[in-house]
Amino acid sequence: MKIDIVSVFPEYFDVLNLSLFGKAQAKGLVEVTAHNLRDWTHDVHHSVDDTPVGGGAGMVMKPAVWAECLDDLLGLEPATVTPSSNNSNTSVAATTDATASVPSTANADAAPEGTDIAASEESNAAPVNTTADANADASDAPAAPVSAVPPASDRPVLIFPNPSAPLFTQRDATELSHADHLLFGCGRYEGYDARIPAYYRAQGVDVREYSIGDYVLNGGEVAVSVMLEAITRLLPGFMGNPESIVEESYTGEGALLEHRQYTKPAEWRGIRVPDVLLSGDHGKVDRFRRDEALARTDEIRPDLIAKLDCAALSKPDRKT
Ligand code: 6GU
Repeated sequence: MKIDIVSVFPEYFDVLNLSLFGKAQAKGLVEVTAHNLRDWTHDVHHSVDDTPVGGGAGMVMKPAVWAECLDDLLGLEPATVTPSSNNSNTSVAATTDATASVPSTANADAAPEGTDIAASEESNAAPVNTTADANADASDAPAAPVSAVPPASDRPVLIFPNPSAPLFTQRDATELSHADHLLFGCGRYEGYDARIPAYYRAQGVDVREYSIGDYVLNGGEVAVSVMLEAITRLLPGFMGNPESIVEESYTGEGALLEHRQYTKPAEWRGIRVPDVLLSGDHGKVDRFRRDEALARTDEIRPDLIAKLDCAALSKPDRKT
């Protein structure tokens, strides 16, 4: 899996040379490149942000710098939009009012004027590019002009961490672990201009925005590290013991929290492990663990119980 990360603090990702991730890089399972967004600036200050339109605190990352960077890394032709001086459709205010819909053609060279950002926000709906859908799209599309734009299936999935986006879940990690190439864009400050994901969606790029939880971080770097670890540990050959993935919390059909774990000794500082775990009866152990997983999930994360696939709870016990 090829992974590109864009950040104003690319050194942040030096830690990916450590531990299991470092080993996976050495084995060639993952190939990570962290880019500095400022390399795509042209001004002496290498500035990447500006004040928010409409007022408010903080700074917002500018679309033009991101676009130069992302066009490069996605292998897209730069857009050739020439805003007309008195065209209300190109103004910021009009972008939210315009009714023009976004063309679904993947290889459009330029952003349509007056694109309605909301209309193009499909909120992480596109499937990962390994399915037949992407190819079907390409064959249904009108003949595209000859250009250097790679077909959608060869393009990375573009992922922006965003505290105001849908939650990143194990399901997303699993889906993204099947992609060949991921491109993460780390926002800083008050976030990034909303037209950036909207524009690349309109170009046919599979764009995802995810939050990693209900709290606020200073930037996307930590969130990208979290997502990256959740995704890459699912790659075949990444984990020393692939079985450890199968039985964990949030995985498998049940998506329950995991039962508690104990190691030896059977009694430590006066606290015994549950007797059933010492019984040697695998059927009983399995039932005990499943009951405990269910009880703990009900107590700690009742929201997961509501989403539960009930069939998973009646799976047969281990046959030993
Ligand atoms: Cl993805 N980014 C930031 N800045 N804060 C977050 C987050 C992401 N997810 C939760 N908090």
